[in-house]
This record gives sequence, structure tokens and C-alpha cells, in this order.
Amino acid sequence: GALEDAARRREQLPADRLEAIALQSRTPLDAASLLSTPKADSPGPHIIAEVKRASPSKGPLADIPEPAALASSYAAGGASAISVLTEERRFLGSLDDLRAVREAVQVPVLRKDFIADEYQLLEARAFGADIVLLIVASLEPARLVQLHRFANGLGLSVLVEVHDEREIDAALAADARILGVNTRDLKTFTMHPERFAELRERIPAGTVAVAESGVRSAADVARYRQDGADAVLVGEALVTDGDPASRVREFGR
Ligand code: IGP
Repeated sequence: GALEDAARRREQLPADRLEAIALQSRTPLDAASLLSTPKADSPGPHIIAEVKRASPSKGPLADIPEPAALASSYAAGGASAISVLTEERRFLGSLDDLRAVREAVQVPVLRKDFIADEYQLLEARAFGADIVLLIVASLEPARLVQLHRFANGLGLSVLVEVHDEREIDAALAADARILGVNTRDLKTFTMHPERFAELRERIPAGTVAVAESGVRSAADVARYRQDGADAVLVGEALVTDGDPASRVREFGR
């Protein structure tokens, strides 16, 4: 999977050379601070809008010839950050997509992938990410701590993804500042939107609470907002919309 793809890229570009490139690239934005500050112009949640070509459950979602143009629409609609799937096999993403989006927008950009290695964090910074995803369910607790620390050391913010109470404890033990509750079960792909409200009370004040997945309408966003979401992450509903800028604006209101 994602780790083997990274190993293949490492044969082309060894870690020490990638590190030199990463450290010379622009300093990442402080996305954790940006997202923990309420929006100045509306009471709605921060919208993290995702560039998502395909998903394992549904296959291809949208033809996205120019991820930069889509990301620009998201930003024009007031998105607080842009998420870019870089996983190649099931999501049809790439690091080229990440770079294209980086060059198109000023807001923080999230590298969304199955990250399990420091090399992938160096790639994230080198290709212009400000935020990276770490999924608690796929990492040993000690490994989560290490990768979280390494990312922060590169100036990257981390979205730590959880599904239950035990995973929240692991995320907090790793000093997570941005906690995402994925309401989609990663194994069965079934949706459990009520999980966000159930877990929200376990997320301490001062930690950014992100509701992830399954948003189709403004009413879905409003529900997560009412349940205490500081930010809402939306993919499919935006990539399949003919007017993504208007849709992001509506969701963020
Ligand atoms: C977006 P949706 O239902 O709006 O397309 O979901 C996002 O939450 C989803 O893409 C996601 C994801 C992930 C993808 C959440 N966590 C981890 C890959 C890996």
C-alpha cells in the first residue's frame, strides 16, 4: 500500500536528500492556531474542503483534470484549509496533486494519506503541506507519539484521526492539537454520524474538534456544528458539485 509506494520513491530520492529539500521549502503555516481561532466573518465552522478523485467504497467519484482549479474554487468559497488525497492506489491521488494545490492557494493544505513513516512526513513538507494526517487506528501508540513529534519538528500541524474513546486517549497522549472524528468506519465503510456528538465531550477545550465524512448538505454541517465541531471536513459532496465555491460558502455559513 502507501508504505510500499513511499519505499519505491525512496529508491529514487534517498531520505537525506529529501530532508535537505524539505528543510529548504517554505515554513508551514500554523494551521492548528488558525483552526482554533473562530472565523471572523461567520458563526459557521471552518470548512476543510477535500480534493478526492476516488474512494475505496465508491470507486471513481469525479474527474478532476485540474486539482489546482478545484482548490482555488474551494478557497474562493471561504474554505479554511484544503485537504488533498495523495494515496495513489485506492484514492487515485498523488504528490503532484499536493504540489499543484499548494501553488494555487494561500490557505493551509493537508496531506491526506496513510502515513506510517518519517519519509512520508518529509515528503509532505517538501511538497508544500502545512498539515498531515495521522490515523490512530493504524499506528502503535508509541509510533504515533514519534511521528507526531517528528511532524511538529518539521513545523507541520497534525490532524489526528480517531474513531472511539480509546483512540482519543492515544491521540491526547501524543499531544494532539487537532482531533478528527471520522464518522465513517474504516473497515465496513458504514456511516455513524452520531459518533461525533458521543466523542465530542471527550475532546478537551483548546483542542480543535473536526467532524469528518458523510456531509451531503448544509443541514449535516449544522448538525456537526451544533454538536461542537470547530471544523468540518468534506470530500465527496464537494467534488461532485457543479459549483463547489458556492457549496463551500453555504456549508461554512
Ligand atoms: C471526506 P466524504 O464522505 O465527505 O467524502 O469524506 C473525508 O472525511 C474522507 O475522505 C476521509 C479519509 C480518511 C480518506 C476521512 N479520513 C482517511 C482517506 C483516509
